[in-house]
Amino acid sequence: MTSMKSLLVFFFVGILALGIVHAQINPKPILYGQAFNGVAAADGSTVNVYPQNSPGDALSDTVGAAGNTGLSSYWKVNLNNLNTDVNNGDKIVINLTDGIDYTVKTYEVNLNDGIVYFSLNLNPAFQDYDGDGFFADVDCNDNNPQINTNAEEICGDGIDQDCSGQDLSCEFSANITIFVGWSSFALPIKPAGIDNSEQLGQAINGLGLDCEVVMRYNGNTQLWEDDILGLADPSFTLSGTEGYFIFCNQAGVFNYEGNPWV
Ligand SMILES: [Ca+2]
Ligand SMILES: [Ca+2]
Ligand SMILES: [Ca+2]
Repeated sequence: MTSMKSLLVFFFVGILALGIVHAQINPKPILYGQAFNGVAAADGSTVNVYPQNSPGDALSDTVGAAGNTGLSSYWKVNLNNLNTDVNNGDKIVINLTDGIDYTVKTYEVNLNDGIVYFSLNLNPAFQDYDGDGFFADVDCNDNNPQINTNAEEICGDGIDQDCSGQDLSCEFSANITIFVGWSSFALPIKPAGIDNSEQLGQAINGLGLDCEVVMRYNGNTQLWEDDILGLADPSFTLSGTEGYFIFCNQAGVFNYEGNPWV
């Protein structure tokens, strides 16, 4: 019995030691900083910190003398106190609110950071969290320096880079004129949602045209490549620099929208 007790004590001490070693191997950063509303200390407001993928696991502190630091305008949160095991690359959300105004910053975890300083400000005209030179009252994403009112807008990617209020639509369109028999054409833009010859043939036939085959001459292999609609031939990837041939039993125009070739 005594030896069983010793064994159990040994077992639990071992687990405790492993836990300590684990905590020492993976210490988490401590986030701290100052919080303002304009130029005034935001004492009494609340800082909430939580992993982006685990919002329920939140830590909070009160800014100023009543909080963790005891210092006016300062706050501090220790990520070691999270239940979630955060690792490099995880996103941490830092919220500041006084019950009326609200601001948010994200922090990407780097376990080598140790102690990290953040200045927060409830007044958007005093925020430039991503350091891109545009304050949050005009920067529509103040956690991303690639996004601001001076950024280059990329059409059709679902992201509003230049803060215009929406993504720029890729409103390019082109026509392929189709004759009875063989027609040749190039693709001045990449047809939206069409990646290969089979899809292109189906889209053209979807207009009600009766076409049978899309072909391309491959300069590298010196061979014709074809995709016979409906016969499950291997389709080839389209590009903006190749010429294509199509065989149709009636004439028409294939009008399509798309994006510039990249
Ligand atoms: Ca900014
Ligand atoms: Ca920005
Ligand atoms: Ca865009």
